[in-house]
Amino acid sequence: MSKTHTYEFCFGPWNISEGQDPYGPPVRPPQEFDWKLGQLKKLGFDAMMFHDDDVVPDIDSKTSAQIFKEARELKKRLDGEGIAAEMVAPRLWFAPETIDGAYTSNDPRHRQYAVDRSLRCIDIAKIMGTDLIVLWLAREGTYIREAKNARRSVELLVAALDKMLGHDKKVRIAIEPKPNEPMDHAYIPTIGHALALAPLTRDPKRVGALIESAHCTLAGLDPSDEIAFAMAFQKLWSLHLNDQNGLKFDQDKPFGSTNLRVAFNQVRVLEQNKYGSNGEYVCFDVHPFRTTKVEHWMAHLDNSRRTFLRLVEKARSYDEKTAQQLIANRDYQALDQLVIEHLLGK
Ligand code: GLO
Ligand code: MG
Repeated sequence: MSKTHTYEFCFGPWNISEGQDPYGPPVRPPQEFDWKLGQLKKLGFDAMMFHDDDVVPDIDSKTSAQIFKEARELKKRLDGEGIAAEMVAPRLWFAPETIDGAYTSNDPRHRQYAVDRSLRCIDIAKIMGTDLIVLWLAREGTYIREAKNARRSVELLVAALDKMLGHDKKVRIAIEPKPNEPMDHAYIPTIGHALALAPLTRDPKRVGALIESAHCTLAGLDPSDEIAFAMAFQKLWSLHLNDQNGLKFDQDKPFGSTNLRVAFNQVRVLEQNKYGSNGEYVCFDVHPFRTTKVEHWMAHLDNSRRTFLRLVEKARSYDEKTAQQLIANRDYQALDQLVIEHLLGK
């Protein structure tokens, strides 16, 4: 790995959140999009990720002509600031039509809504200058097993992917797996599930994945192994780094906040596999702690990047030669301590 390999960073407007949770209201005042873009620029990030309705608010109440006009206007503003759009994701979990899932809803009219919205999202992405669509399959699952047919749901997901791939010859789709929340069980809980869908579609080359650290932890898996798995297939097209303290609600903590060693191993595997060399971004899908004051509002993003960059140094200065000798000698006790002392900065 070249020592000069650099990374490009991004986050989404939803990562400057107001602190609302299921038990209480917002604790910071809402900010306009322009303010958020200004903050991203000030921090020196390179790109922004978008939901379709981050690009065009109230998207369902607007005509296609209006939607495309607003997208073009935003693209012009981003160009003026030198900020790229990393991806666009259809928000398929908020509308009344997605109450019971989107592509796997039991209601055929609602499935049609999901497909139509996804195709329009692809058109928006094209205007925004990106070929990457992210699918977090939020409500594609069940609260009770008997509510849907799981095999049919896989077929419905593949049919929806096929429509998207057919709509635009260049679009690439990165599936973001998550095992639960808001559902009890999601149909695509891990990276293996996501990548297994690809060969069932009309163009497997254009179906890949996005890994989020917290989602791996929620699945009881190690994020660095999940990253390595996707990279072995050349399928890691985006990344949501954050942290998660065990099997709780989805916490989206700052990167490295809970488990520095797990964070180190993620960075190490990204370094080993040259993540980013095809233009992929390191995105932080993190939220401020609820009590965060307005004047500290951006710290979780800045800190996540600081921690990431410090861990890049740690990955590059890791004593690989000694580690290899210890591995050859099966001395995993000493290997364990080598890692701990390296992270402690002895
Ligand atoms: C939620 C997801 C969510 C997605 C985002 C992009 O758990 O991580 O934040 O990443 O909506 O599709
Ligand atoms: Mg995410």
